[in-house]
Amino acid sequence: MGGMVQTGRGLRSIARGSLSVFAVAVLACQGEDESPEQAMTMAGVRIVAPEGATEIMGSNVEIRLEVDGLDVVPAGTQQANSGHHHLFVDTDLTPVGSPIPADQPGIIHMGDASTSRVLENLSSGEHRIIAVLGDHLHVRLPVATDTVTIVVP
Ligand SMILES: [Cu+2]
Repeated sequence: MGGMVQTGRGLRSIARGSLSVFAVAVLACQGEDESPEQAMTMAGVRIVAPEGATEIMGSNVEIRLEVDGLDVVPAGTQQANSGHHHLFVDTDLTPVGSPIPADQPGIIHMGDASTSRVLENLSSGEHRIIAVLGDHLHVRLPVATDTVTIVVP
């Protein structure tokens, strides 16, 4: 049964990913003199697991992330169109262009360029997780974020 659920999720994730790539391709074809800045705003992060608004098993959950239009590199690596992941757990977003706080509870820097993270010992109830990309200096990038709400039993 667990295998069935995994397969279903995988297929849905692939479908979502294909749709996003298609949407980006369509948008990219609309303007021939599109600036790099505009292209940059279509890039961003997607939470591919877990599915939103569903009750998870237990108090731990693995958040899996994918990006469009950027490379995921370790913090401190200065490279065009790149950044690293951050997770905001029940915490409001840092504005675009501002440094993402380093030692605030509820903000996780994934400075090792990882693309998944297990959140442990979540309290019972609803939790909002926002995925956010930051640059080599942990400044929030002007790209799409993604939010998922999970329910811990
Ligand atoms: Cu960071």
